[in-house]
This record gives sequence, structure tokens and C-alpha cells, in this order.
Amino acid sequence: MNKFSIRKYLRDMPLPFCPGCGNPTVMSCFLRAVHELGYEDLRKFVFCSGIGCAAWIPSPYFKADSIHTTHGRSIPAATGVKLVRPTLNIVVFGGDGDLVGIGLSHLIHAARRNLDITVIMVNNMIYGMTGGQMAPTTPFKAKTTTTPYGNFEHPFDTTSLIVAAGACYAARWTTFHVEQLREAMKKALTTKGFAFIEAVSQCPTAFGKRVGLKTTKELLQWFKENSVPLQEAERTAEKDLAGKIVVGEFVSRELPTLTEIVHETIKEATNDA
Ligand SMILES: Cc1ncc(C[n+]2csc(CCOP(=O)(O)OP(=O)(O)O)c2C)c(N)n1
Ligand code: SF4
Repeated sequence: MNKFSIRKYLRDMPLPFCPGCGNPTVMSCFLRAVHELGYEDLRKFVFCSGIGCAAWIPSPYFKADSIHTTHGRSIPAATGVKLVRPTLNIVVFGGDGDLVGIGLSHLIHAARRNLDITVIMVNNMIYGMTGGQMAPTTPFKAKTTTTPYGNFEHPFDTTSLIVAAGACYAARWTTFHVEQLREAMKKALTTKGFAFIEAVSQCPTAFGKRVGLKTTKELLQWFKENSVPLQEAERTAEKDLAGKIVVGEFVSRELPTLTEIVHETIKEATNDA
């Protein structure tokens, strides 16, 4: 295998992320995964993203075809591309606000339909790009610009939700766990069916400074100290998991995909006609 060079996959443009942001880590894990799977370029991929900092990971920086949609609507665009170009790898990148705030129903239904795409959700627990408003993933009691006295609500366990909706592959890691994140991305990309990765990631600018974790180092330390492997979490009382990040592979299974069923149905209907 050739030596990994991130430049091979990127256009020559400066990235838009703040210093210490987790998005470049997620980007680099993904491109390494692509390299280790033997792709010398991104010609076999189409990337879809909505609006938000994480949505800038693929577009326009990847040397690839990409669709930058409106906020929350990346999965409907990905659905259309996959149905008409079933042999391409369709990958959605988005923030937690994009995918489980405004875009939640699309995400659940894509998992239920077993749409054969990979979704990478960068969960920085906040609306980063718009300045740090509370998201459906913001930890209980966390201070944000819209919850200055602390969040009243409990966050979604998105990965478990997506498993329950029918995904074939789902895993959660943090930007502290770069090797596991890259391996999970490789599995997601080689899964037949709906694959979901939750990459818990640091936003020092809009999240960290408000919750008293001012630097990237402190945020990564927090991820390290509060992560609980899934097998251990299964033996732990629910109350002891409050505020913890359960990490690991939540599901890996094979089921017929939407594209297979749609194309099979078209073939049957055409033969009957
Ligand atoms: C329909 C619509 N509503 C609201 C917005 C404003 N908006 C842009 S990005 C965003 C949320 C960004 O948060 P997230 O998706 O978590 O991504 P991050 O920036 O944290 O990576 C919002 C509310 C918009 N662009 N369009
Ligand atoms: S606001 Fe947060 S998520 Fe957005 S680029 Fe800056 S550090 Fe990253």
C-alpha cells in the first residue's frame, strides 16, 4: 500500500475550522480509512452534507463530487443519489444539530429503510457554527448561549436510537479514540446497508469555554476520563452512566438494503409487464 498522504484527497484550500476543533481529526480519520481500504482517490464516492461546521468536512475540500444541501436535508439528497447510482459510496457528514435536530426524522427513516449509505455525525454537543445554542445532544445542566443557567433537558443517545431504527452498523467513538474511529469508519464503509458513526468531538470555541473546559487538551481529557466501553456499560446501573460517553460498536449485522429491494421490485414488475 502507498504511504498515506492527506493532500492526495484534498483540494488546495485552507480549512475553515477554529484552532483545536475536532472536525480536522474526523476528516483525517475518514481519509485514512479510505486510504487503508485501497481507494487512491474519491471517484467512487459522493458526499452529502447540510449546514454547520461539520458539514464543511467534505465540501468543498474533498477532491470529489459533493452536494452541500440546506440545513438538515443531506439525507434526502443522499437517498436520491443512492437510488439512481447504487454502485457509488454515498457518505453523509453532519453535525448533531443538522442530523438529530432539524434532520432527525430523515436520519431515523434512512435507518429504518436500510438505505445503503454511511452517515458520520460529528457530535460536538452544541450548534457550533451559529455560536453555541443548545442542541438535542447537549449534556444535562450544561451552560450554552440559550441555557445560561444550565440545560433543562436530557440528550439523545443517538447511536442507540439508530440501532433501534434498524441500522446495519452503528458505532460511537470520540476524537480521543482516533484508531477506533478510523477502524469503525472502515467497517461502516464496507457494511452493506445503513451505517452510522457518532464521532463525539470537541468544539473549544462554542462549547468548551462555556462548560469550563477551555482548551482542546481539557476536552480530550474529559472524553478520555468519561468514556465507558459498551460491554462495561451493559453491566453498569443506568444512574451511574449519567454524563458518561458509552463507546464501542453497537451493532453490526446484515439485512436486505433499500436499493436491493427497489431494484429487485423494478425487475419483477418489468418481467410481469
Ligand atoms: C432552516 C435553517 N434553520 C437554521 C439555520 C441556522 N443554522 C445553521 S447551522 C445550524 C446548527 C449548526 O449546528 P450543528 O449542525 O450541530 O453543526 P456544527 O456547526 O456544530 O458542526 C443552524 C441552527 C439554517 N441555516 N437553516
Ligand atoms: S465553532 Fe466549534 S465546531 Fe465550529 S469550527 Fe469552531 S471549534 Fe469547530
